[in-house]
Amino acid sequence: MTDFTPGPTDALIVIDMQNDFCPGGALAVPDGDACVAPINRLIGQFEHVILTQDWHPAGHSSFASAHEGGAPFGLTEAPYGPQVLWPDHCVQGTPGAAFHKDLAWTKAELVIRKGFRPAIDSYSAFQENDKQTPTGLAGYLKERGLTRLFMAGLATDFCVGWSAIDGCSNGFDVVLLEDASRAIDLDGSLAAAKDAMAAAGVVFSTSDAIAA
Ligand code: VGL
Ligand code: ZN
Repeated sequence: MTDFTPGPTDALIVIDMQNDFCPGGALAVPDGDACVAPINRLIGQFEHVILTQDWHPAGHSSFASAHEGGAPFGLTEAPYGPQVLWPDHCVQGTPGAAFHKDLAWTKAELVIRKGFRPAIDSYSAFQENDKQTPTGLAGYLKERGLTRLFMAGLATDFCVGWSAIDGCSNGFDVVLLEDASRAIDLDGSLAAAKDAMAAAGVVFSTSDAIAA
């Protein structure tokens, strides 16, 4: 295992550690809250901590409830391509959209909100699902001179995976911390996401490899 010592050009990116993705939430990721403890330790180790927050308006186009006959976890054809339909989740300002109560989030220097455009979903922290609309994160990181990104959070096969891949395509070194992430795993989506991450150049590691 490679040892990673966080330095001034490294950032920890914590993806969507929100109530709705944790047990009891509207789109609960199995064991999702098990990420909180390792992530809190990581937050203590990194100088730069960035969070993402899934942040949908009520009636968002990714919600099954917004489509006649739409079933959660089914597919729809969005103008930008196939889009999974989800239960209503992370509605702006609701308790489900808040960070997990035990997450040590106060140190974060930036919170990137995503999925706020009614017609476009956004898994990646870098760009929305239309693959065209940037969130501004790449520009922020570049302007700040942050070059290596350690990612953790929910869910490995959607928001974490897409963020990791887009991090690589934006020229960053990306390390996925697997024990600090959990997957939804719809129809093999975890295996597919891991293959896609490996092909993109994402390095797989665990939080105990972080030496600080
Ligand atoms: C996510 C589905 C819908 C995620 C967000 O955080 O992985 N998944 N919205
Ligand atoms: Zn969402």
